[in-house]
Formats: sequence, C-alpha cells, structure tokens
Amino acid sequence: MKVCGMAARSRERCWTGWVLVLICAAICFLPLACQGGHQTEPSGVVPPQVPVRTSPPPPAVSSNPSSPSAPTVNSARAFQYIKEIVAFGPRPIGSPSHKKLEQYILAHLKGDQVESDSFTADTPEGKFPVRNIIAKYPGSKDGIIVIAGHYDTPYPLRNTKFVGANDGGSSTAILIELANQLRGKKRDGYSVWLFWTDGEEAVKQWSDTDSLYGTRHLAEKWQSDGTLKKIKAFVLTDMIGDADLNIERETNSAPWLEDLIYQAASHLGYQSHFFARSSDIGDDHMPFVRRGVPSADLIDFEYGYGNVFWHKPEDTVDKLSPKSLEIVGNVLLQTVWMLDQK
Ligand code: 1BN
Ligand code: ZN
Repeated sequence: MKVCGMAARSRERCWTGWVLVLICAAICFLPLACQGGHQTEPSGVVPPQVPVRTSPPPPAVSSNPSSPSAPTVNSARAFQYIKEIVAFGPRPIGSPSHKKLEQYILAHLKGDQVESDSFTADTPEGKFPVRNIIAKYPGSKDGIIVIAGHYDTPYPLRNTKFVGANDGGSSTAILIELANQLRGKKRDGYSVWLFWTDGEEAVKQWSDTDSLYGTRHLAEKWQSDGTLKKIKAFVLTDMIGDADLNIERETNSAPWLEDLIYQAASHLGYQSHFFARSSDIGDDHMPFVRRGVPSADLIDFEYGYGNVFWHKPEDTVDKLSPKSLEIVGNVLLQTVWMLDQK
C-alpha cells in the first residue's frame, strides 16, 4: 500500500496502527455479539435452570425511522420516588403512612384530571377505608388503556420493618413517572388512565374475598357505569423494580396483549427480560380478566432466588435498579404507542 511503502520506521508505525485498529474493532463488536443473553451470574454461583419457554416468541416488529416513536421515562427520577415512598414506612390500609402516600401521589398529579374511588372495605380485621386513585389523560381515539399498580403494603406486616420497595413501591413510582410523560401532551390515540390500586394485599390471609379490595370494587363500578366495555387493554405492574428483572408470562393474561408487550420489548432490545417463565398469578388484573377485559400482569415473581425477598423486611431499595424501571416504563409507553396504531 502506498501509505505503507516508506521507510522501515514509518512501516513499523503503520503496522502498529493496524494492530490498534483491530483491537478497537474487537472491543467495539464483541459486546454487540454477546447482547441479548441473560445477565451473567457472579463467578462460583450456579445459575438457576432457565425454564423452557412455553410458547414461541412472536416476531419483533421492524422499526420505521420516519414514524414518531413513544416517549421514554426518566428512570433516575422514578427510582428517587421509590426512595421517598419507602421513607413513609409500612403503608397498610387505614394507617397514617398510607394517608401520607395518598397525599404524595395526589401532589404529583397536581393539575391533572384525577378521580378517587373511595369506599369502606369489610375485611376479616374489620372495616377499612380504601381509596383507588385514577389520573386520566384523554386521547383522540374512542377507547381507554388502563395502566395500574398497587400502592398499599400488607396489613399483617404493619408492625414489622417491611417497607415494600419493590412490592408496592415500584408500581407506585413507575405510574407517577408515566404521569410525567403523559402530562400536557396531545394524545393522538386512546385515552390513558393511570390507576393506583388500593387494598391489593390481604388483610389476614389471601383468598378471593380477602385481597384485591380496590380492583374488585372499581371493576364492578366500571361494569355498571359502562366504562368497562371502553377499555381496550388493562396492564398491571407489580414488583417491577428487581435489579435482576424477569417478567413472567402470566397465564391469566390475554395472550395477544402479552405478545404485543413482547413485541414492544423486542423493539426496544429488552426482550431478554420478558416471558422466559410462565406462572398463574391471581393479582389485581383478575377482577378485569373475569369481566372479559383484555388484561396483562407484568410481574417479576422471582424476587431473590426462590422469591425470598417477597413480603420480607429484605424488600428494600438496594435490591432494585433504575434500569428495571427504565425497561418496564419504556415498554409500557411503547405498548401504548403500538395499541394506538392498531
Ligand atoms: C403480588 C405482590 N401479590 C401480592 N403482593 C399478589 C399475589 C398473591 C401473588 C399471592 C402470588 C400469590
Ligand atoms: Zn405483596
């Protein structure tokens, strides 16, 4: 080559240049080649067996650079919300800290169209006030997309150190951040309603009658006032902050909606965090599933190996990651955007 056909010294410099180029290329392309796999385990730790995928993943949608894309969340801000929420301590229904959290959520929704669905729940431990909070972001299309998540913590854990950073905290925080993204923007699509559910947790022991107090009440109300048939999709978030994020394919959920969520995740390159495992989880989406509303539950129910941190004082902020909030928040916004195009 002409540039290399010079004195020995310059030839030497030229070879050194090529070696440097090759090293740079290896550094740049190796991580790309490795992308898409699961997070690596610390050395010496035997990884848990990856469950067999029960259904083939749907094809990823191709991106169209000329079409507008969905907005993205500020995950650092959402993470900060979790820190502020856990600072209230345990937040069971009827407690002063629960009341403080209600006010905290409402303060973040100032100026938005907000409604409360307040009622008294009859529970095995007596009567308790329950307050569902709904923030509405109107769209031009006829129909509603509901994104929900609970904000209460379990009553039986009221006198423990349980602060529910992931269970209760992460869902509350991501909805507040979604409100930030939806606020003040003209929605060229379905109306989006953010729904902070209350009384999700059992007051004594989980059963059909001792759980899901808020969603059972609102699903019934929305059935009688005709709202239910306008709901195009109901997407629940629960325990979505785990740093080792693995969202279940929840088997009571509508397969077409989960497929769409998987497509949204694939579009954003987050598919390795979705649907490697399948489980049946009777969560806050069930009152809507039972009434025929297309619903999906985005839950990571492997919080620590064997779910050991679930409903334990170890459910603290240090187990969570802003990246997980970014993944779930952006997938939710992308799913809304894709539903709008349907
Ligand atoms: C999720 C977080 N759930 C309660 N806190 C719902 C649930 C209840 C999931 C029982 C599995 C079993
Ligand atoms: Zn719980």
